[in-house]
Amino acid sequence: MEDNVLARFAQALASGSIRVIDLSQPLNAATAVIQLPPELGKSWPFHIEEISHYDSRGPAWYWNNFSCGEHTGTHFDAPVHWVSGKDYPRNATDSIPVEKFVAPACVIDVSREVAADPDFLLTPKRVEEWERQHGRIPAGSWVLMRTDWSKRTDAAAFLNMKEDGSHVPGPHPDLVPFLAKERNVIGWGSEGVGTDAGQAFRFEPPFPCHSIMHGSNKFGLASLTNLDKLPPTGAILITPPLKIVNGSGSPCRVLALISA
Ligand code: 23J
Ligand code: MN
Repeated sequence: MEDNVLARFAQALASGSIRVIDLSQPLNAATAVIQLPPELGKSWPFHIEEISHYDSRGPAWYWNNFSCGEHTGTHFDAPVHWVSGKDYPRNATDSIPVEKFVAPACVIDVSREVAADPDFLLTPKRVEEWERQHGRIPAGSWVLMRTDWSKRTDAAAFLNMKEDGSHVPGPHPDLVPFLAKERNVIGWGSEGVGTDAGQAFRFEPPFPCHSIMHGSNKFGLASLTNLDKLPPTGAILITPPLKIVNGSGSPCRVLALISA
């Protein structure tokens, strides 16, 4: 019996001692899409149309056409998405080195705080508290903010749009440079429709998770779910976006491997 690391990995998968968790939301016409002010360009919602279904249009096959924005549903944000990340080499969905699509994750559970305050912002102080319990966030890790926001299955409650904009939790503007520069993470993941908080258009800089993360050649994951099934440390994420040439992001089937 081979005892190289992948042979042991295969055996751990087969025996169930490694489990695979789906961190992706289903993609359909009801999938919530980010809403920006009306004067700005719009992302298409997910649309699907049958080509044939074992019928006169194709007697033995079923298939569909679909269309959507790159940033629809559970999705990956590439550095080229933001003007601050536009000049990095290999900064788009097709050119990011594939090694980057397999990386460990730290999961910070703030679901209790978010239940009391939908505008909750994760601060460096709160992350340092987490680190005292679970250890320092390793360089190259994802930081995933568990809010249980994905349990808002109704699109209106998920977007939580009010007169003054959307109210969704996210990273505090001070946390983003801390994670990008002092912890050198690979990226940030949220359960909300985007990686930034709903009110982040008011922050300085606006949309800090986009401007500073992508400005540091880091990635984003948005509309994640099942973060409540992950341990605080030890999960490995698999996050390859579609190989859209010069894509700014793409819907993504985000998987987590956990030790059972
Ligand atoms: C464009 C402008 C603002 C935002 C976004 C996109 C996203 O959240 C996204 O999905 O990248 S906040
Ligand atoms: Mn996005």
